[in-house]
Amino acid sequence: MVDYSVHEQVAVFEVNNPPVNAFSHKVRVGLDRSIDKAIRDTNVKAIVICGKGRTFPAGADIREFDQPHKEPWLTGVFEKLEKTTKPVVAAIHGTCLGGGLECALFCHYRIAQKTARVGFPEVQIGILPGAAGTQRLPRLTGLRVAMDMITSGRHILAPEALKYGIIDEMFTGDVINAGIKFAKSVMNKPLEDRCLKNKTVKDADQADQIADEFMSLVKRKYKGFEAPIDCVKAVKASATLPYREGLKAEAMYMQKLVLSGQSAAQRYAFFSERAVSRWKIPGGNFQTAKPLPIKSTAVIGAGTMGTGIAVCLLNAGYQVYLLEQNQKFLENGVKTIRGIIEGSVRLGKTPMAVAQKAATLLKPTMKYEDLADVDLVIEAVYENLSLKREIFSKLDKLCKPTTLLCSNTSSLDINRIGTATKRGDKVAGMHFFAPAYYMRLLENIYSTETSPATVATIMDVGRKIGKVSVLVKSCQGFLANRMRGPLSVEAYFLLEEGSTPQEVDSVLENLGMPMGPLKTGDLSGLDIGYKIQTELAKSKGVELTADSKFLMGERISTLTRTMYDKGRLGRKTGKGWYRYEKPGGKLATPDEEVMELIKDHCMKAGIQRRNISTQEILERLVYSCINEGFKILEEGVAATPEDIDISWIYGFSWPKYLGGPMYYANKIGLDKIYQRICYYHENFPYSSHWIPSRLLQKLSENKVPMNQWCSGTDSKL
Ligand code: 3H9
Repeated sequence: MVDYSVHEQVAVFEVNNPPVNAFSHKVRVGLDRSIDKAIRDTNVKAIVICGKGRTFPAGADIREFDQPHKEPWLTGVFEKLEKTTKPVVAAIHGTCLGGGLECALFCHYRIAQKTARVGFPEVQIGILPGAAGTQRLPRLTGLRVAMDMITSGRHILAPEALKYGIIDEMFTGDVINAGIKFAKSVMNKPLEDRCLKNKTVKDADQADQIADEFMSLVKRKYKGFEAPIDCVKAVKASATLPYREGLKAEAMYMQKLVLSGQSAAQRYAFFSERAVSRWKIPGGNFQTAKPLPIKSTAVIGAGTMGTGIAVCLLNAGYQVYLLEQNQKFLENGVKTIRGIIEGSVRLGKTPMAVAQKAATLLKPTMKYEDLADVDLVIEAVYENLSLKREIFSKLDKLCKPTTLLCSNTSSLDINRIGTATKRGDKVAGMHFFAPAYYMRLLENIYSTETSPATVATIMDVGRKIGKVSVLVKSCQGFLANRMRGPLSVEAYFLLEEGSTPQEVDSVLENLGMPMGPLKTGDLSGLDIGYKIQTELAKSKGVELTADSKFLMGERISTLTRTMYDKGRLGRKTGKGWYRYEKPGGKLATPDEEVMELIKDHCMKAGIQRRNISTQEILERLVYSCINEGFKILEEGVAATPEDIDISWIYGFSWPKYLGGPMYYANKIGLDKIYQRICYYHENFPYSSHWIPSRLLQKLSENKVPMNQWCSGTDSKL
């Protein structure tokens, strides 16, 4: 786990624990033994620590957090390093993160390759740098930089690390050679001044002010998360307490966080995010199928979704043909794309060079013929199956045989789009979430025809454009929108039965979602729900009226119709479920007029209003979705609960500290959830989303642990 060698009186410890050289128990033992060996060897005059393969250690081994801790402790090993009378040099390449950076901060010197990154990402898994990181980094950089790095978890590149004094020197070329060369240059130099524990924090006199500033920042920016708050407190302790006392404070906060439910959920989210890339469909999987090369792409439709998708592709360096049907739409689309990219450059999120390159890669066009040679087309026109089929049929005829044809549809069956072509194997869904250039979820959808190579390619494109891609089997609404469906429906029923919009929204906001379903409705526009409902009714040959309560035997609410008739379309008209300061405004205020409308609607429809508890609102909004989630798993639309949870985290901003709705269900207990679903099914027999999932029933009866739930579990029980 640690390869030991000696070169020209320099002992080299190469941490060898692929893929990221994490400090597992075996690595700690190996490092401890290596230190003893180097101390004993009188020929050794200096030590270099580095990582074998692609990186310096990227932290403690997160998988060991749930196991009983085994000695030697990380801090104990690092302290032994610092105590040696031989200079220790951390030679950094790749990613030096968390416990890896803490190790480097116990070394007497740190040098890094120019492309290396350092950081303390612990906060993202709900903990803090608990091997003295909160006490040592401020002694190098001052409080302000340390607070920023530790509370945000951001990684910084070597040049920035050099500026803050985190590293002493940058190098190019081979890590071991650079380490040995540097170590030889510092042999026999005094080490007392190189031990960070002996240093003071330079801006300690401003500790209160800086800590207050960061405390209010993290409470605003990371609302609901516990770790950023304890990070601020621990880092402040580096300035207000002697080193040893500061370490005790750090240990106390660390202990509290490690045992918290939030950290467990965030660690689950960390591994789930990686697990979703290990896809499998009939005929192939992530290991057997190779992605096809994609250089040029096309986006059809320059509306909100099309332009957002184009920005993602352009920023990743793909050539993009943007196709629209008329000059005006095309010009507007190009203007929107430029605006998004320029805005991102102003915010420092997109480097100028990337923006300049993107401008050259964008090819606006109104001619389908221009798409003949592209490798990938993403269609983003409005949701109409016949229109999409027409477009796909046209593309099939004119594009080269290898072109992949994908649709950004949010709900239409990919099988039915694919049959409009003679290349069903190269047709798939790539469903982005608005705003597409910002939201990280990409829902990739396969039909019965889609080939493993096509799936491998769209998953690869997703990764390259910085998305977290989840693969799902085609069905109405796919995973994300299908599962969220009951939430919006239940929100309307709750309004009809007695809740206010703010009561409904605040339940989900208190849970940690940034916005409740009614505020989200106001943001998207209430005309959308109204039109979908009217179209659906029409397609079934039914004419809805303001007091219709059923459609094809299913309970419905026509509240959105009432809102539509009153011109309350949401933010865009300055009033929806809330009142806004102006049309297009963002500040939502409760509105008495809405309550009057709702009460009037209920009276006309003969709906009796009552007091509804917060717990009932929570259960009806969330448990209804969880029930749908189990049906999604049961039908194999999603392969694992991780796919579902990651879709909610990155598609609907579900708080990571609750791990996703399926994780949340497991925490509450499947038997409890199942009982409540049965209760609501009994009380609301005309809402099919309350029909209990068979899989949920079996899992709860058999007490199956969460790591064994996946599509197919049903048949094994
Ligand atoms: C810590 O250090 C606590 C200390 O302060 C105090 C202790 C007392 N452990 O992301 P990738 C796995 S907390 C175990 O796909 P990339 C990962 O699951 C730690 N496993 O690669 C995946 O496995 P699989 C602080 C880990 O190149 C594989 O490695 N450090 C760990 O896109 C490849 O990962 C962090 O939080 C780990 N620490 O990105 C760093 N890290 O193949 C977290 C990764 O089975 N890690 N794995 O799915 C990262 O940010 C990224 O993995 C990294 C590489 C940037 C390093």
